[in-house]
Order: sequence, then structure tokens, then C-alpha cells
Amino acid sequence: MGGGIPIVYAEEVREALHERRPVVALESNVITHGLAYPHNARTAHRVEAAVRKSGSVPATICVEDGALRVGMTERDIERFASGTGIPKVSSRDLPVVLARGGRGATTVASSLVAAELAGIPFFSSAGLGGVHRGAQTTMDVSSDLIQLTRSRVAVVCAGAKMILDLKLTAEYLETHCVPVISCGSDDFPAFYCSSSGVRAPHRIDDEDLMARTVAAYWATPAPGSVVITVPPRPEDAVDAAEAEAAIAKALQQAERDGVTGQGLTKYLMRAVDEATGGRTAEANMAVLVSTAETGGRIAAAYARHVAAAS
Ligand code: PSU
Ligand code: MN
Repeated sequence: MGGGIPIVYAEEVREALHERRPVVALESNVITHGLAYPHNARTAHRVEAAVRKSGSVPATICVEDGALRVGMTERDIERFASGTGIPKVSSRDLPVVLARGGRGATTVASSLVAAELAGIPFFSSAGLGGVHRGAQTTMDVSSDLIQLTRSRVAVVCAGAKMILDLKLTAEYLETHCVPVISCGSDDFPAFYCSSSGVRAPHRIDDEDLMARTVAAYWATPAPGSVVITVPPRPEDAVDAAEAEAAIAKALQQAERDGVTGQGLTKYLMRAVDEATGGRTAEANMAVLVSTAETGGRIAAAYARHVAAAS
């Protein structure tokens, strides 16, 4: 499978796909650029364990030796977590990194491309890229959003990251006809904060109904993803006012340091972690794990639905 792109499957992923058992794809950019070592490795293992606990098989994705790796071993995750200079690979970087043969850490966008090629219908990460604040002038809109209009892979996340303009991100997804359904809250969450303040157009708490909704969307000719948002657990959430104050400072710092483009997201995440004394890094790790567990449960419900319908 994969239309000419070499795909190296982890054994447990290959078996699960063969037996039509649920698999949840996971990104590796959040390991190499999202969190600092060794928290990134520990979190990646906890995320994978959370997917397993919910009855699905985790498939962390990366690029190496000219192939898409679908399912990383503990050693692979350790190598990527402790490695330096591993480039962040979004969809448009994929062909270059594949052709060159080096290593690459996949973002939400490129993980969706890989998941679809690998036949994996579900993906989970905590924070999507989105419309950056000031995008009216910078035009900085994450390629994650465009990829959501192309890849038929359901995405279970905790919304888009707080550092973004969440109202414009919600507007953008509506404009591009991407179904966005919230689970467990009337509002879209904001990554490690419980609410973005943006009301969700649809709320579905029942996992089987959510699975049927995903199947219904993909029964239409429409391309693209279904975005399912789930808030952080209350005990893990960061107070929105505290996060907002740290983000405002980080944005000013980025402005002063002239940070824009690909490096902005990581710069802002690090600055906010510092401003909150690591509080947001803790919450980032926790929401990655809780989101993955919900992702695993919905993927399992979807696999049951597909099995019953076939
Ligand atoms: N979620 C996190 N931390 C991250 C990211 C997501 O908790 O670092 C990454 C994802 O890989 C996402 C990327 O695809 O940020 C978006 O980057 P940009 O805004 O440059 O497209
Ligand atoms: Mn960008």
C-alpha cells in the first residue's frame, strides 16, 4: 500500500490493520519540537500506552531512510526524542525528506498524509496548528488546516493551540467545509485550556454516534478530515487568564526577536512554558495523553461500526 512511497510498518500495526483492528496514527513532530528531552520521550510512551488502554493500536509516524515509518519502536522514539537537528516535516516537506533519505519528524499535516497512505483512518494529537494571531497581515496559517481539507483521516484533538487565533481558526475550518464536532463540551477547547470561548456547531458525546458520523461524512464524495475536539481533563487544564497573559508576553518577545514562520510555533510554546514555570509543559503532556485515550476509544468505536456494516 502507499502508491510507490515506501512504508515500513511496525509489526503490531501491520497485524492490526490486516485484522481490521483499530489503529490510531500519532505525530512525531510533537516529540522532536513540541517538548524538551526527556519529557518528550516519556510523554510519547504514555501517549502510546493511552491508545492501547483504550483498545486501539498506536502508530507513531516519522520519516527515515527514504521511507514513511508507521509505528515506531521504543528505541525509535528514544532516538528521535534525544536526536538533534531532526527537521520538522509538514506535507510539503515530505517529498524532499523522503527523496534525501534522512530523518524527519512529521507534523499533524504530514502525519495525515502518511496515515491515509498506510490505511489508518484515525489520528490524534493535542494541538492542531491553525490561524496565527495577526494572520490578517502575516498570512501565517498552519498547513495543518489545508491538509484537513484533503486527507480522509479523522483527527481527535484538544482544538488548536492557545497561541493561535482560535476564532479565526474555527472560521477557517467552517469556510473549508471541515466538520468539527466537539465531545464533552459545548465549546471548542483550546489545547491545555478547557474552552476557547468559541461555541461548537455540533456536540456528540456518544462514541458510537461519533463513529457513525465519521462514516457518514466519508460516505459522501467530500475529501478531507473530520475534526473531533475533546477538552483537557479539568485537573490538567491551565487557567485561561494565566495562559493568555503568558502568551501575550511570548508574542511580544517573538515580535522583538523577529521570529516568524516555521520556527514560530516552537518558539512561542517554549516561551509560554518558561513564563508559566513549566506549568503549560505539564499540561501539554497531560492533554496529549488524555486526547490520545479518547482518540483510541473513538477509533475502536469506528472499527466496530465498519465491521458491523460490512
Ligand atoms: N501539538 C503540540 N505541540 C506541537 C504541535 C502540535 O502539542 O508542537 C505541532 C504539530 O506537529 C503541528 C505543528 O502540526 O505544531 C503546527 O506547526 P505550524 O504552526 O508551524 O504549522
Ligand atoms: Mn506557519
